[in-house]
Parts: sequence; structure tokens; C-alpha cells
Amino acid sequence: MRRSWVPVAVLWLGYTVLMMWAVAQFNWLPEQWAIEAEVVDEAMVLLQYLGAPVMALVLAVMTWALIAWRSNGANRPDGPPQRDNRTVLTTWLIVTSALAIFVVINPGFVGLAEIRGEPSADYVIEVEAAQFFWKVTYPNGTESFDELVVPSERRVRYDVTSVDVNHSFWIPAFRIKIDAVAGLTTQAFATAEHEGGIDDDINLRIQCAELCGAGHASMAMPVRVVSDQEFNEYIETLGEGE
Ligand SMILES: [Cu+2]
Repeated sequence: MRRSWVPVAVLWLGYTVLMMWAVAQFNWLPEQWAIEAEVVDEAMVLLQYLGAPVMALVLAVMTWALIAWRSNGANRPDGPPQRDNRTVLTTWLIVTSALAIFVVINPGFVGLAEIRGEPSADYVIEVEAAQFFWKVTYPNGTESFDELVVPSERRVRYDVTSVDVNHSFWIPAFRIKIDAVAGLTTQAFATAEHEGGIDDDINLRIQCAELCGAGHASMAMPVRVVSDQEFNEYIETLGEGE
């Protein structure tokens, strides 16, 4: 088994190339509807590239072990205990630690700064979570329980809270998510990029992302992205209806 590193190395290389090819070839991620979604998806793709060689090595060793130690049906006893290999262990520890520290910094801190670093916003929309519905309050004080209408190409800050248990404010199409906690106001930022609604993409909705009780799964609200002018007209007419 001395030369076992050769097949393992070949398998490692093969699996790595295969996985990186798959990452480059296929886009597994849903459609992006906000600038923040691009930042999050870029981070996701980077993590897939960085994770590919690590997973490939694990799979390579497993594949080789399956072949090298197959029983052929014979009832063989366990082999003698193996001594550990200090070089392998130390290298593994250093490389994976360096990778982990790297991703904490980028895309971790760097990505968060890109999404949340700039505190200014064109509009502030208040979001209140309750079992099992959402209430949104627009800058002019009007409220809605039916849908969230947001202006396109404007940076919106969502001030999120809860009136009962913990919920989580999540708009999959925007890739933003923040806890909704009673007594706290948490913030999320999103800049929608183009106009559309839930009929265009099922991910254009607020969805509760924290198990909050029997109605959790249906705790959703459609999101509609309109032009800035339409947005202002919409919240005006919403006020007249009261
Ligand atoms: Cu909930």
C-alpha cells in the first residue's frame, strides 16, 4: 500500500476538476432580483470552488479505500492498528484552518460590508412579523397585510420586528434574511433591480424562515417591484382607502 498516494492523487485531481467544471457549467441559484443577491451568489460560488478540492480529497480517499480494502466475500479479521501520519495531519490542519480564516474575511466580512456597510437608504419600510402574517408600514404611515410593494433601483432599509415569537424576514429573490425578534428592531437592506412580481418568480415573496408555529410554512407575503413613481403613487392610494 506504499504507493497508495498515486491513485489517491489521481482521483483527487479528477474529482476536483469534475466538481469545478460543474460549478462553472451550471448555475444552481435562483434568479437575482436585487444587487445584494449578486454579492451573496458570488460568495456562494466562491465557497463552492474553495470547497471542491477539500471534498474531492475526502471522496478520493474513500473511493481508494473501498477498492483497496474490499473483502472479496472473505470474512477477514480487522488489520493491525495504523500509526498516524504527523505530516498529513499537520498539513490538513494548517490548510483547512487557513481556508476557514480566509472565508471568514472574504466573502464573510467583505461581503457583509458590501451589503450592510452603507447605512443610508432612499426609503425605510417597517416590517412586523406575527403568528402567522406580515404587516408592512410604508414611509407615509400606510400599512398593508396583503403584499409588499417596493421601488426598483432604490435602496430600501427594512426595520424588522416581531409582536410575538421569533420569526425571520426572508426575501429569497433578494437573498436577504434577518431575524424578527419582539422588543428588537433588526435591519436589512435591499436594492431591487428590475420590476416584477410573484407571478414572474415564486421567490419574490417574504417567507418566514424561523419555525414559529403551526402556520409557519404559509407565513408568506407576495413582493411586487415597481418603478419609483408607481411606488409613490401606490402608497398614496393605499392611504386614501383608509
Ligand atoms: Cu414565522
